[in-house]
Amino acid sequence: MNREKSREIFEKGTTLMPGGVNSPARAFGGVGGTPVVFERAKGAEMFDVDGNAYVDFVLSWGPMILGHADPRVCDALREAVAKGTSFGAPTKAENVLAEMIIDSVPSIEKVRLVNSGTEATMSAIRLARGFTGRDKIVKFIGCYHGHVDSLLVAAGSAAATLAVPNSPGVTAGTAADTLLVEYNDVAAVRETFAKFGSEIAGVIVEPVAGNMGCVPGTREFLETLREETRKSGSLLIFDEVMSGFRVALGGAGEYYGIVPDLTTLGKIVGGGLPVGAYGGRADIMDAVTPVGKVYQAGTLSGNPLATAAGIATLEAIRSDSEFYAKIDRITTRLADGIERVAKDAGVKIAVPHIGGMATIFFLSEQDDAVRDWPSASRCDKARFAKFFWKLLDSGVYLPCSQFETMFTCIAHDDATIDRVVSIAADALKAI
Ligand code: KE4
Repeated sequence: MNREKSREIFEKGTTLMPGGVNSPARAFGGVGGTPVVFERAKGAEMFDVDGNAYVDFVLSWGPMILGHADPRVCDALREAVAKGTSFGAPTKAENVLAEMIIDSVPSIEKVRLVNSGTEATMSAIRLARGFTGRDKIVKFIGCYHGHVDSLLVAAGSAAATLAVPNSPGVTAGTAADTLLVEYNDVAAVRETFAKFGSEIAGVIVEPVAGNMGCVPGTREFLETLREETRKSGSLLIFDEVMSGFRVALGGAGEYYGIVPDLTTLGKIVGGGLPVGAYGGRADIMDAVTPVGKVYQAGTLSGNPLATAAGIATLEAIRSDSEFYAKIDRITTRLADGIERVAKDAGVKIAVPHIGGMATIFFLSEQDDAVRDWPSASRCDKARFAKFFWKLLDSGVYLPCSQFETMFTCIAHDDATIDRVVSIAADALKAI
């Protein structure tokens, strides 16, 4: 495939922006080579500046569950933009989107709109600390919650519970109140609460992890988190920035039937415009300014364009009672197809999937599945990279890392999925 214009534009970008990108996830660090520069997208396809077409399974890292340039979202944006782009004052659209979120997500009685998933998780953590008067936060190895200082941490020396910074610029003091625990490890959760329970303000978890690849939380793990947080008086925060409106209308909370104290949202809730949100029990949310004293603010929060795109997206989803059955069917067709052709090619992979989330893991010899970060980190990253480039050169755009989740949308039709599986079959034989 000729991608000369991509190369030229990207090279220029590297002289203007760090790494030529505005987010490192796009830099192809996990697969090597030059990122593709895109010009436009429609439905399940994206088109690069050299005129190449790709079936898209990145979908802007999750938001585009309706597919790109959905006419309902575009019409809503055209109508909104004609009325002005930002007021910095209350608008009715914020009530509409807030009410749709509250009606959709069982755990949310009140919600605050912000501008990104990171803002949502950062605010939820501050709220948990402010509401409980405690300092410690538990997070899980392999989970990512945005570039929040206190969550940019790695397992420390002391039995992998006391965290240390894993990014320059994060102070030891900031990391000191973060406890790191192995994902899906029930015993480690119980041990951590036995040791630190009275000091823990909150636990933040991706109930379906998507940032080590797609690794669903086990029911026992999530139920233990709910039980231990309730017992210790700390708050359970479901980070559903990725899984929200993707695994079910009410997210993983609905899927598992577990009600956290707070839920963070992003991506789909903005329909591709910058929206994040955090919400939960009304008594907790009323601790946020201006009602309570936990400070949080934002110039463009609840912005008229972002709320218009979010409302149009959620309206489209909620208008189709079969929406998530369709998404699950698309993802299952893809996962089953890829597993079938990998078996035929004698390549050891697993394709865990839930709702519109999936990952093609190139398993190590010792693993038969990916259940946590250790098993994810043993996967064959080099082989994934070869697979990635074979598919890219055949017009299929996967997330550029073994440790990312691929996403499906309602515009991925059967013929497209079957064509992708056939392309994967050829690629798996060649790598
Ligand atoms: P944003 O600040 O990127 O909107 O959201 C941060 C975030 C929070 N929580 C979860 C579970 C997330 O997955 C994310 C962001 N996800 C990444 C994809 N792994 C976004 C891609 C990027 O950083 O460019």
